[in-house]
Amino acid sequence: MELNEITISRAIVATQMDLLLDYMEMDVAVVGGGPSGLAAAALLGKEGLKVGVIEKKLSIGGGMWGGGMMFPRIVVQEEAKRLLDLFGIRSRRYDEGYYVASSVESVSKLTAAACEAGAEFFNLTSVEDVMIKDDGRVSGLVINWTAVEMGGLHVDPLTLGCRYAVDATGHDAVVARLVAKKGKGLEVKGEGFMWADRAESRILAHTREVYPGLIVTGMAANAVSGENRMGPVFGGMLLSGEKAASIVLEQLRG
Ligand code: 48H
Repeated sequence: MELNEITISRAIVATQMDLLLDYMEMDVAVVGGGPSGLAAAALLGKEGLKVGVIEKKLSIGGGMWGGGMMFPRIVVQEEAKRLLDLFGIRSRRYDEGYYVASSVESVSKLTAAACEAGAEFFNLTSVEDVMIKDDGRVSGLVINWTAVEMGGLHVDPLTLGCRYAVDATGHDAVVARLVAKKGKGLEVKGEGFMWADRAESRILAHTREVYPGLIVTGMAANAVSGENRMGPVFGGMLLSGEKAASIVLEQLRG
């Protein structure tokens, strides 16, 4: 068979256009493909929801790839070990209650779990605004190619509709900040100093619906609430993603 370049190009454009058109309306839009977003996407997808992950970078995985100061290892505490096991991430016990895993394996397996659960990925795509109408809920995300943002080009965005949006954008809590900036009664306090135990023990309380239709998870949850940071311990990110998924499920299914 002789390969035809035009067929290859058509295959890519046609299938991705179909997918994008289908995802103009989705159940849950997860913004950010770091550990908390991936965990939430995998668990929501597994429940049969239509989930799209919007990631501004080329690669999925956020800050997890880098481990601690580029040593490609992450630490997970006892409370979250069951999630490493659930996603098939191998780990070894380092000390009582401390498990160590490869950051590369962790990102890969979380990403694979989200894919297998049916979540779709829209990478190289940045969320630059949200849609809020008279019902006072976040009902859509305003997106653009990251390259447009990087190039400083004046190109109008498109909008994707969603029943719930999950802000998993990490330290910057981008989606929550967009809502806060427009005076919608949401305050983003910004993250505090390094204090791993406190940050990890409070992250679940901070993982919540901060505005109708908008749930914050992972580092974004701590940043919104002015909570401490935790360094390269990732149990809280996985647990927070799990909690975000359970909040959405509870709201959608009662
Ligand atoms: C689309 C966007 C946009 C946008 C950003 O930073 P992340 O890994 O987020 P979490 O919260 O899942 O994990 C945090 C963890 O990696 C970490 O940094 C920790 C534990 N730090 C502790 C410490 O003390 O430093 O991923 C966020 C993702 C990234 O991939 C971004 O590219 C993406 O969100 N993102 N995607 N539209 N506007 N902004």
